[in-house]
Amino acid sequence: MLNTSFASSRRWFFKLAGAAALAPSFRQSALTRTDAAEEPKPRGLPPLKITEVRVIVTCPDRNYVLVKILTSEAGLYGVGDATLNGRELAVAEDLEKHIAPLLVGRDPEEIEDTWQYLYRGPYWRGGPIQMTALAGVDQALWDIKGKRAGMPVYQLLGGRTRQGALAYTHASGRDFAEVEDAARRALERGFKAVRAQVAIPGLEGTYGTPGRKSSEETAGRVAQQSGLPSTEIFEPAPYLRTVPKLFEHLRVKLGEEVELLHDVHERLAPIEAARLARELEPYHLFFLEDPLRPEDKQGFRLIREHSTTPIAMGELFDSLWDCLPLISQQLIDFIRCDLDHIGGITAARKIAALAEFYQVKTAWHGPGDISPPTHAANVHVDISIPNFGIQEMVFFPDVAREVLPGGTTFKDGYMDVDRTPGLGTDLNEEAAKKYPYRRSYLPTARRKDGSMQDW
Ligand code: KDG
Ligand code: MG
Repeated sequence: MLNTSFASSRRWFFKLAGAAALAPSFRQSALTRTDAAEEPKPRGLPPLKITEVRVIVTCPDRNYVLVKILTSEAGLYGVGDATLNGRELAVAEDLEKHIAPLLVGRDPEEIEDTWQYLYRGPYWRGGPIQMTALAGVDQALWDIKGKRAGMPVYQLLGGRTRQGALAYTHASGRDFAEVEDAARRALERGFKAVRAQVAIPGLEGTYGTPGRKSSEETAGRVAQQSGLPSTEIFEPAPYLRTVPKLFEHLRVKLGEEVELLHDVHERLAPIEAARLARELEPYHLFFLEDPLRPEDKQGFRLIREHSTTPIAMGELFDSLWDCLPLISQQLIDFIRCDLDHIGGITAARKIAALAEFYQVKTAWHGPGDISPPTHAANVHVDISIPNFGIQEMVFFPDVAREVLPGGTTFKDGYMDVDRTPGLGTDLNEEAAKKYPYRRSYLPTARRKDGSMQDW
């Protein structure tokens, strides 16, 4: 790292070395003139240091872990999201006990170097807890850089490439008619793209469906369970029979224009996913999301060999290297990492750049269990890259907005951010105190015979 005293002594060295090459009679006056005319006035912004790292765990409807990084410039701080659903306290502890001491005293402007330091420095690299903690720090540092520059983060990333980010919301129901109603409500609200999930007859609880409640807005939050994890039952056979019929129903009732999406949520085996993708072809999905477990990169080839349904993958990835084979072998069409679990904006812009070479588009994860700074980070990247695809979004309840004001906007089916410097979100620490952490877990899933199933 280049500190200012080293930088200025280096400038002196070059000046003196240059002068020494000149004739002796000239040397003295050259030196004098250089001193008088070229002694640099301080340029740019003064040096900056991280003075404090605060970790705030709060539950304004859902548990969120926030990182607030304060700096040596009065009033200049950044806020990032480091929420990992069901393991919130592990990330908070990592941040507080292991990461904060490494950050205090560092230059917050050196985002890439800090990323490398936190990723490679501990020797033990990666994993969802470390990568979520790193994402929180990364987002806060981009927030600081933007505020300091007086620019929204998308400007620092190269400026706008589009007027807004096409968004999709969730429509779910206990039967096809309920899903259709939810989708119609979404369309009335301006959405052009809708993710559809339906309860599977005969199975207890289905991912992404409302249970007793029925609304596209609660669907994003259905995973939030208090106490111990609930158990859902999954069987591939009825699921595979039901889903194509749901999309047949939706196409007949809603027409061709609306973009339809579906989330498999990593629950199928490769041959099952290949069958589903093929049987969905007539309904022209925008994409079929997360068909396979994150470990099974090879399985995507089987899906590809059998279907032209576009495939999206990535919300469970916590390493840039997870994305590499799927993108470079063109086994997917959309990469949908979570900017809160993959290492923040610094990671996302590299993934997006890699994807650009292979005609893969982005579709960053945007559920209700990650907080507004991540949603804002999503959109700053979305509107500044050439290969944006679509953006998942939820509407946050008022309590969450009270704790984390600002952030993204939604109009006529598109998300956006305004010109507020930084990420454009803030943290109300006093409000956060009113909503203490509540232990909660995601549901788990089992097969009918009692064996474990991916949820
Ligand atoms: O915490 C898990 C949720 O974020 C996940 O279940 C949501 O799959 C999801 C999605 O696509 O939004
Ligand atoms: Mg998903």
